[in-house]
Amino acid sequence: MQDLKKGRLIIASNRLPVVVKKTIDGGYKLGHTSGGLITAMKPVLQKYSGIWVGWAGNYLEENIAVDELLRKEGEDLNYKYRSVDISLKDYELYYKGFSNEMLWPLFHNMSAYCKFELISYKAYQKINRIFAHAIIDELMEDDFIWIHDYHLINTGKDLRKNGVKNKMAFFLHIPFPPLETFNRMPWRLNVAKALLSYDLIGFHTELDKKNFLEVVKSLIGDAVIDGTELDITTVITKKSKHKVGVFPISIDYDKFSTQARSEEVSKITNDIKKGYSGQKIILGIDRLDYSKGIPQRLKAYRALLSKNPKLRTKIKLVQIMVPSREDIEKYSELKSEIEELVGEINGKFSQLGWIPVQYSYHSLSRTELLAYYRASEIALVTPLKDGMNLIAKEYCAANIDKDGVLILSEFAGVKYQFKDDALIVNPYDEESVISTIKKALSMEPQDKQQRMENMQNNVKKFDVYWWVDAFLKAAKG
Ligand code: GDG
Repeated sequence: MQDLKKGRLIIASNRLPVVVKKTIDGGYKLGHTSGGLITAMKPVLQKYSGIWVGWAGNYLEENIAVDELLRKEGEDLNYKYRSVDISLKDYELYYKGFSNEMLWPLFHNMSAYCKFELISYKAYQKINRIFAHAIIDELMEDDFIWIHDYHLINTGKDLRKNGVKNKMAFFLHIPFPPLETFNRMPWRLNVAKALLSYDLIGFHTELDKKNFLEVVKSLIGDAVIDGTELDITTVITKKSKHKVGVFPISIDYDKFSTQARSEEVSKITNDIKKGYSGQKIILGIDRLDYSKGIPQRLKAYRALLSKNPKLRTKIKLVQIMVPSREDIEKYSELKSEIEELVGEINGKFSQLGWIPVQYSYHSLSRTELLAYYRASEIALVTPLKDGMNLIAKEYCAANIDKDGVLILSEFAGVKYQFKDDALIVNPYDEESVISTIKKALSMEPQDKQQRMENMQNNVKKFDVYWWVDAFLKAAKG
């Protein structure tokens, strides 16, 4: 791993990987949260020592002694947690409003879902300032600051405004939109300038980087793209110099693969397979989100069953959905749409002893998740747009029998790494999804094995430690 020299690693993300929960006796305890960023960053901070700054799920007005809970939680870790104090009203406007009803849909190129509201932007600026001050409270001279994701774009600008001279980098976990989409945002110039307060700005794919450089060229009058060396492009303005690079995020491959071989996971895998008595499992695992293409996937499955009666009773779609952002109207509408579709498909095609879709709406334990990955013949990873998509990488790492097929959307960042070995589909093209599922169902074992091995080798080589190393090397160089 890269050496941080004297300094520590200071990470900031919207959420901490722990969240305050009420206990039955009226007290509070910490629970754990999941998500792509958390899966990726936990092993990294464990290796380095440092501080993780983020929100712990409590509001200022609740007056909970969160610092003490976080201190205890951090005792066995190689790093410590620092929470930020946010009021309920501000959090709603910053998180629900600007972050998830403006930046999220805009950056996923779905601007019809955007709510452009000045009051939300103001709360976003305020909360980013609060994050900057929490970082400043903890900061030492040689610390390296690494800010994560769209919730905190402005934090770097606030740190610089307060005289922070430390090296500072930003990584965007979601896609970066094309210029025309970006320009729809009334605050486009401020947001573009805020991104240029970091020494290094990192993206998942070349396409995201290209889109960002076009925004810089078009909106920042004095910016010069000074060329690309070892894949890092330099942007120079009158006052500053920035690196822009591509760093496809990944997982702790060895950990996933080793855990997938454990006795516990093997037992649950067998139980799942037995429970489905020979039906081939097609797996979908997603956070509840319109970017993940879940209704489109269900409609394709419905059409597959309708046009291929012989497949009925032979296959089962296991759709696991992880709760997310339900207090946003679009998400609760999406949940209803998905549940109606599941009900319709099951109502229409179920037979004695066979239900076509098994649907669940809750989180799984890591063990159960791995067992589902192992038990499935096919993983359907078909987002309409996705920064990377770690489910695809985890599915491969867990597929120790090398008998699974990955069907992958051409609009997921991971496509660039898996394009020769996954079966690539356009999730909007129902016919192509149907024919690809049929192809996967009849693929020769040798073909499956070779493709899976290639994808596994790719994730093993470019794992999450490689990702951090590449990022820190670029930041320091
Ligand atoms: C964002 C970007 C980018 C899911 N369900 C359970 C569970 N998970 C874990 C998975 C995986 C993660 O959540 C989901 O990661 P994704 O990458 O698929 O998606 P986002 O949450 O949208 O993440 C994405 C990522 O950031 C990283 O940069 O790849 O494009 O949108 O790790 O394992 N974990 C457990 N139970 C579940 O039920 N234990």
